[in-house]
Amino acid sequence: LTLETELRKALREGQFELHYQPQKSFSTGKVVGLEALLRWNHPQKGYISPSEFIPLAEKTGLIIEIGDWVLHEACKQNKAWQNQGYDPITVSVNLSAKQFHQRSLVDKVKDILNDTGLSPYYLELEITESMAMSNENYILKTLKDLRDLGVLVSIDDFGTGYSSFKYLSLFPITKLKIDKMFLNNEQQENKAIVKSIIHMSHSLNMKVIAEGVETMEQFAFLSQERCDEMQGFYFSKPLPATQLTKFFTV
Ligand code: G
Ligand code: G
Ligand code: MN
Ligand code: NA
Repeated sequence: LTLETELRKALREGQFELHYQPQKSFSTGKVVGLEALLRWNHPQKGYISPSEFIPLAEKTGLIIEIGDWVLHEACKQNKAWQNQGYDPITVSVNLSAKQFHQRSLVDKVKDILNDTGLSPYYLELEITESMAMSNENYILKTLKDLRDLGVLVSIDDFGTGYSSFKYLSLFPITKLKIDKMFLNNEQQENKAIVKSIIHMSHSLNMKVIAEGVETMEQFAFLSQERCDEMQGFYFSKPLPATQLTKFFTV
């Protein structure tokens, strides 16, 4: 079977799963969000990372169907946790470029929220700099429509692309996610970069989260710099839905 045929089969046969990684608030110490990360549980090969199949899914357009499934599943699961009585938290979903650029995205998100009963405030969409930083009017319109709907939008892997200050201040973005490469302590300049991103986020009334936090030193530095949220192996790796309730409060 070609990878494309296998991907179609995987969708049909329910081989995709979402794992979730906790995001901790610096000020409250509580888990305030989860990033949904797609996993392909292949019957023979076991878990396959999205980095191995997302590029082909993008090329063939299958990413739309896979992405629809991810959005629906993440919203449904988050609502289920709320129904079980846990304090409501945000679920973040990674969007690929093709998904973000589909004209029907906003209506689709609206339908999924209606269908699952999740309040828009508890859904965050992650886009990358390259997807957002262009002056095409429909990007601004899409972002405004999502904001009007009440959905949050964050910029993933921030600092690795080409962001324009103009668009950063113009676009209704709620959060920047500092790319994990900047947490590498071996490069002294990285500390200055992280400080600058935190400071800039706050100046632009955005929140900021650091990804890839692995050590107590990184946690201490980010706390000292008042980074709003943190995510990484130091707190937890991404886990199946059944293993997350221990992080929740009631
Ligand atoms: O968790 P992991 O290291 O395997 O993720 C690898 C890459 O796949 C990351 O860049 C992540 O953003 C991306 N990714 C994870 N889940 C999804 C998803 O549901 N949709 C898209 N488009 N990308 C995802
Ligand atoms: O591109 P994106 O930021 O969505 O991808 C997040 C990726 O980072 C996922 O594949 C996730 O599994 C991985 N990840 C999460 N926490 C850590 C961490 O603390 N260290 C490292 N090296 N990777 C992490
Ligand atoms: Mn992400
Ligand atoms: Na990232």
